Amino acid sequence: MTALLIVDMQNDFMPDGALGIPRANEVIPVINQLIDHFDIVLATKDWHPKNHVSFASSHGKKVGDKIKVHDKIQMLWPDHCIQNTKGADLAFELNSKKINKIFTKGIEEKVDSYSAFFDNNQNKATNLEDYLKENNIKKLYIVGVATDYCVKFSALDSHELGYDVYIIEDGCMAIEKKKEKQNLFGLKKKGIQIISSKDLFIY
Ligand code: VGL
Ligand code: ZN
Repeated sequence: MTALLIVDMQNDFMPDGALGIPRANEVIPVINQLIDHFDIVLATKDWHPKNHVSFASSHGKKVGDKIKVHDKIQMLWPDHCIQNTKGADLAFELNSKKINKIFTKGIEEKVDSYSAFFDNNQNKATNLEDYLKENNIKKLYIVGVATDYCVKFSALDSHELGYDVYIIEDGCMAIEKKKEKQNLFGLKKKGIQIISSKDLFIY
């Protein structure tokens, strides 16, 4: 089976959001078209408690500063995607009616999670892998934000877990646009396929 995985298409990552990514809204029409094309549609939500470890405000630091957490570098972000707030809702133009299941991540105060599968300490964090196994899904098409964070780490983990992984480039938007191509090239070298939505609609 094949599934579409929509990563973190939430209000706070849209251009006007708390961690707004310029032009992130422009991928919504692409994703809506893909939603109609797939039988199984899954989504993740970044879903942080207040005072989350990834928030600059939790440490009295500036956005963009880096700190060490459990011996790993943690980039500090503006407060975003706080559980049960409007900012954490899926972008309202997204056709979310057809989403079969939503997986939340980054739900614990003291550890961040870029990947849809594991938290940044590589402890199991979501039920996504179980769901994929139960539904015999072997092939994953990934879209969403941000290409250079949650899309990238979700793709890397799913590839490492043995899934056949495709990133649909025009369904994604990066925080650091300048490094987007380079990031995608790095993923391609690892065996993750980079495609365009048009590759799926050639008839
Ligand atoms: C993300 C930064 C912080 C993402 C989530 O969805 O890519 N980026 N939290
Ligand atoms: Zn986050």
